[in-house]
Amino acid sequence: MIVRDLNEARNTERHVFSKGWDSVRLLLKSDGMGFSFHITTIHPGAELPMHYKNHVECVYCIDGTGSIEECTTGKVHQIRPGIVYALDKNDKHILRCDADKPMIMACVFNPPVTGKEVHQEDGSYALEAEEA
Ligand code: 9YT
Repeated sequence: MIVRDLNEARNTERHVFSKGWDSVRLLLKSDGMGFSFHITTIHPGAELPMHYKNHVECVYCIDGTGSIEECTTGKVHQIRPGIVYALDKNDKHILRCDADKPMIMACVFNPPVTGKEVHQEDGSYALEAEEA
C-alpha cells in the first residue's frame, strides 16, 4: 500500500511550478498504478491553453471557480467545486481561473506522468519523456 500526505509532498521534487499553475504529483508512473494522480492549483487569473495529445486526463474541482473552453467548438463550461471534466478525446482546451482565488483540482492521467514532463509548445506532454 502507498500512503502519502499532500502537505508533506509540497516543496519536494513531487511539487512542480509553472506559469499560472503548480502541481503536486502524489502518484507517478513509478508507483505502478497505471495512472498518475496530481493535486493541481490553478493560480488566480490564469489562462492556460493545453492539449494533452498523448494522454487522457480527468480533472475534479475541489475549490475555486473558473471555466474550460473546448477549442474545437468554442464551447465554454463553468467550473466550480463538484464539477469533473474528462478529456476523453485528448481535447484541446483553455482552462481559466477566476481572479479572486485559486482553483484546486484533483487530476488523473493515463498513461501516467513520470514527473519529468514539461509542457511543449503545443500544450502537450511528450510520450517519450515518460521513458526518460
Ligand atoms: C488541471 C490540469 O490541467 N492539471 C494538469 C496537471 C498538471 N499540469 C501537472 O501536474 O502536470
